[in-house]
Amino acid sequence: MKPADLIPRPEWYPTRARGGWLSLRVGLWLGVTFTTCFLTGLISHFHQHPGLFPLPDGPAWGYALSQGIHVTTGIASIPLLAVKLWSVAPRFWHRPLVGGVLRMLERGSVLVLVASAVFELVTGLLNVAEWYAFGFFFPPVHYAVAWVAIGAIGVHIAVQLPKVRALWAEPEPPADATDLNRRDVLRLAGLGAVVVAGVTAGDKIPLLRQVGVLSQRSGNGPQGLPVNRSAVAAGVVADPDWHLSVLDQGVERTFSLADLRALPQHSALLPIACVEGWNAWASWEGVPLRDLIDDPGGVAQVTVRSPDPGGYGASTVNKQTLNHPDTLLALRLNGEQLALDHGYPARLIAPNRPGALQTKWVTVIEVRR
Ligand SMILES: Nc1nc2c(c(=O)[nH]1)N[C@H]1C(S)=C(S)[C@@H](COP(=O)(O)O)O[C@H]1N2
Ligand SMILES: [Mo]
Repeated sequence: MKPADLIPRPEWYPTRARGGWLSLRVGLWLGVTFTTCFLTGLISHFHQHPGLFPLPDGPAWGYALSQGIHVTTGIASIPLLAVKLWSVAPRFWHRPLVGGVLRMLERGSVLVLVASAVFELVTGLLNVAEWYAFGFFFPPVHYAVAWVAIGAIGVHIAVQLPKVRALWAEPEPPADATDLNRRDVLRLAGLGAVVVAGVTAGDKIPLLRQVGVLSQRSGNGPQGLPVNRSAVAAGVVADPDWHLSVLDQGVERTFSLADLRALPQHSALLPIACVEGWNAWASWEGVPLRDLIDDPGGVAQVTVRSPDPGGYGASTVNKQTLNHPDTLLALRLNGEQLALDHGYPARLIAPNRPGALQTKWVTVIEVRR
């Protein structure tokens, strides 16, 4: 046997359920989930890179919705992509494997498409599972490869477009009781997408908590809210001498916790909406951020900092969000003093904002005019 004989051949895939009819339909569904995932991913990127594209400071649940859709459509894409690859598998082995410039370009673009799509789904899923098996910082790589994937999808659709009409009308293969039925495979793909979305949706939609058996973040942390990064992990301890510094044009003003408690308090019902897709609503009470700044009208942006050395130990608040009455330096959560894991003594909470930017354990507010 020659080594070349070990390379699969199209004839090795006898089932007639595979092929254009199924590939086209699963491909359409995949096109919808993947494009939705891409667009909501862009929204998340714009939130985390302010200045690229102006985003509104409301509704309060905006990011919870868009990021919930991002993670859900990504997860639903996994069974769809699996069935799509299953359906087109014989085509990868058409002979000659290599040859013809145009054909090689087309095969190359499909390879890029498959590799980038699998990469996005795998890294996204690992990130949601907080299993950082990859050795790189997730967001910029996931973002860059998303453009590769969406570009490759565009090329793929353009190349396949002339065939779509014929594939759509492709006649039913002759009945064979021993063979799979392509309609059943298509239904299975759809069912798979709905099921995986459903069992992971409990941390996004409270009504689905009962069926959301794989919704890892719907469990309660202290004060009824999951914890993303604990105080121990961040190296933060409760400090009896804690105080807040507001740095503004070279002038430092400090507030003790008692000072903050003595200021007029405002409460707001706002979600923590994590990039991992889960969200949890709570009633927050504290000092509107703008009340801590003299002449907030003249502020360009504010950076809040914590002693946490991690990547989410600080965040920037733009002018619009700063001036929103519900943008708080929160001291209380659901009627109690903040738990240390939720940012005691003070944390930022603001409407329509990724959880990653809701900085806990704030000690410094830096004002830029
Ligand atoms: N200082 C600090 N604040 C932080 C983080 C962090 O790592 N360090 N993680 C953020 C992320 S990613 C999320 S989702 C929220 C979660 O808030 P919670 O732990 O109170 O639910 O906190 C944010 N605030
Ligand atoms: Mo997060």
